[in-house]
Amino acid sequence: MSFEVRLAEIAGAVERRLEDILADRSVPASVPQRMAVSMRHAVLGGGKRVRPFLVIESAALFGVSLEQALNTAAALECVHCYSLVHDDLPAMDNDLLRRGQPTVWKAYDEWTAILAGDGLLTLAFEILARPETHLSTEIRTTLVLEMARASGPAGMAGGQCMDLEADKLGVPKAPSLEHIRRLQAMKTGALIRFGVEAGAILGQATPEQRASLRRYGDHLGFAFQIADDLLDASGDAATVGKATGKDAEAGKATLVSLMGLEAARAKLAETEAAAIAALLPFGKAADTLREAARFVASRKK
Ligand code: GRG
Repeated sequence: MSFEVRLAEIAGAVERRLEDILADRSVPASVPQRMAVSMRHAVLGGGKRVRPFLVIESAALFGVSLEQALNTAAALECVHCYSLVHDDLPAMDNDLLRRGQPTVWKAYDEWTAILAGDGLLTLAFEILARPETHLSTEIRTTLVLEMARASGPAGMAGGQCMDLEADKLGVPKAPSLEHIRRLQAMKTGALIRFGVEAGAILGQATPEQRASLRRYGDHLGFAFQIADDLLDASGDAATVGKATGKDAEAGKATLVSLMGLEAARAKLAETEAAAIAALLPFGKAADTLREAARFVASRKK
């Protein structure tokens, strides 16, 4: 099966699980309609579902079925979608377009978008804590702990804070490559790494296997961000599904602005190779994850 077919197959399964979770029938009657529809707008019908894919494929290395990994994958996608909804708000990135659709605040209003994000973030942890996510309470607790670390103040939320400090307050004045690298590892890398690690947790990997997958996830997250910066610098909005050229317009320091296009492209290739190398202990079984690294590095949207 080709990589694209597998990605589409998993995206379909994730969509159905998210649809089930967010369906009116599974939402207690006390959930206000506006909350339910704005959360659905944020989550359903779009997105590459790269993070869920990573959970499922990494879990598959250890013989965990798609069905058993789906709830964890859906929980992670809910956190990702919450971050997009909040990031698009006027107070943050002020975006009108996301996944080719109006952003949640544009389609509804700001307070609804804030609450839809809050709802998704908390729902994500509820999903992880549900007994059907895994029978073992220890595994569920570890998933909750690691997803909280990845999305919280020392992870994605902290990275977003560093990004906005630079953008809105000009702090630090001249960000170093090291600063950008740390910011991106927190803002984008942490959630991607968690996706890969979640598969290892579900699969009860050995500490060595888990460490290898964390390394893969680190490199993959970095590659993802460089590709994102390159798309912003040279992609077109219609293909990417959101506004491009925003970093340069805002005078934002990114890897591309600090290194230049050519050096950033070379760094991307080097990082992709490092991600693939981290999978060595898994042999051929990890071929799909190798392809994922190629996909992330060469993506057009
Ligand atoms: C609001 C706490 C908080 C965090 C926001 C994710 C994020 C942090 C900001 C998004 C800004 C951005 C464009 C980051 C670059 C990488 C990224 C996360 C891109 C979007 O993810 P994709 O490409 O999107 O996986 P889809 O739509 O395919 O799910």
